[in-house]
Amino acid sequence: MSLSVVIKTPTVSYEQPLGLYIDGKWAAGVEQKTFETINPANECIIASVYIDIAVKAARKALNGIWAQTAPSQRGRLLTKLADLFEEDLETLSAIESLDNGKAISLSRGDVQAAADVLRYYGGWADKLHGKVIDTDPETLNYTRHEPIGVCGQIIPWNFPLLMWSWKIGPALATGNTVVLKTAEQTPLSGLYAANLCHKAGIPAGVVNIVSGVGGVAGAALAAHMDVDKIAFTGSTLIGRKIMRAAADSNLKKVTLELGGKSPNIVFNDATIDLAISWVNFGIFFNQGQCCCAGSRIYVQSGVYDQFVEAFKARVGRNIVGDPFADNTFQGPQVSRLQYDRIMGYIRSGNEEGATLEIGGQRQGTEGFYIQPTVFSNVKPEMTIMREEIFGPVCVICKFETEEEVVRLSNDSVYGLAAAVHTRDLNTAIRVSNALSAGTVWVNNYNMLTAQVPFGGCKESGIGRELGKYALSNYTHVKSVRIRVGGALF
Ligand code: TXE
Repeated sequence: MSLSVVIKTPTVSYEQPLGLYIDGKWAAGVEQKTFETINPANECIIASVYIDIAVKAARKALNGIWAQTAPSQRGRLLTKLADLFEEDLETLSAIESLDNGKAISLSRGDVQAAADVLRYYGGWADKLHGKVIDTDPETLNYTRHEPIGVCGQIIPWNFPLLMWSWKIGPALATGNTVVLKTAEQTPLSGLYAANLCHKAGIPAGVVNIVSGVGGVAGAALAAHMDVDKIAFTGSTLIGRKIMRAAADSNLKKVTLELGGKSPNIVFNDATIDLAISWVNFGIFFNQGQCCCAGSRIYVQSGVYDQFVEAFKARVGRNIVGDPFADNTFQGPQVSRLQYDRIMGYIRSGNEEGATLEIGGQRQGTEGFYIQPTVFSNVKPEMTIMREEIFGPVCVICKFETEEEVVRLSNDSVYGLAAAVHTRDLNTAIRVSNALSAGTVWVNNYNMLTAQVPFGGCKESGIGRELGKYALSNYTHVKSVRIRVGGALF
């Protein structure tokens, strides 16, 4: 069984590592099991990837070399890793487009964003400190922000490398070691990046990358008695299972970044051309495969008709096609399963009586391409209004008043993101405050950056990623109380 294979993409040829990256070495899975990862643009098998789990190496590194590594050195290593991501931007981008199907221009953006995240957290590594707390003259109290330990991290397939960086950046900056499981649909870039960890000089065992199916490798990580924390990004359904597994095993700490059904609100006074561009980007970016996709569009009655016509024209101009073509905006969905799920939602929209404004069909005859799709006349109880579709499908609804749109927007089990388009600052602030969402964008959408936290309320998750806030997910606070006087009391 070979542990690497040469892959040719339209932009680069490169050596793709396979297997498991454990303790700084490549290994085949113990059971020698393999699974296949499919190119979503032509449904061909790309490579076989071996499966296994390894937590011991992470524990050994945590207590050994990583504990001896100064925070500033941890920072240098993350910064070096960010540099290597940038040096290898073309190869990493090609892998993302090959494995996930996203447009190459978007893949390049993802890889740059991943490098930015790693560099940002590299900067934090030597700026983490506790407090001195004054209680009385006889006692010195201080707190230490210590690493939680061995962190299990499970990532999805919609932003393979970016999610890799969101997980690994804050974990390493704070002195943890990780066992990260990539999604079975998109294991390739995470494995390639494991080699970059080695090249950056990150000690063996600090970063371990395993690829395996969720129900086996992921479930084993979540239930593992020697994993101290589990960070998960994926479906709400599996998020519940992760919490249960943590509760039933060693009560490991849990952070979850789950699904969404985010409202995108356009008021009468919005700059309509700009709002249309952001609303289009908000739902169709990344083939609609974004946890924060603005899939429920609410437009105020004064501009509704004008908006719908202009929006349809804009959507009709989105270029759907070959991920490796420079002008492509929307590539194929990641897998046959996701394609079938989305087409099922489109069927349900038609059957439940919504109006199909545009799209609704497969695009072409090869690959998992779906036309960008817009439904109107959607009732609050319809399936396409309530469930996360995770594809290029949105609903558009008319509203009259601010109070009504806040109520409709918050009528969801999810609370990940939302957006407001208006030129009135008072409206923007009032509505942003009233929305149940972890992020509210005003006159933009999907703007994410390393410095600003991201995460959900309600059933969209627990905890925040990115920004300084993410660091607290990876540390626990130890209080040390030193008796200066020595006497009992
Ligand atoms: O997700 P899963 P799927 C949503 C989106 C999508 C739906 C299904 O609505 O249509 O989920 O996608 C691992 N124990 N999101 O089925 O199964 C799995 O191997 C531990 C939203 O792909 O949640 C992968 O690594 N782990 C989302 C990861 O969980 C398990 C991104 C995500 O897969 C496991 C993806 C188990 N029992 C899907 N079962 C977002 N928030 O961005 C699976 N996994």
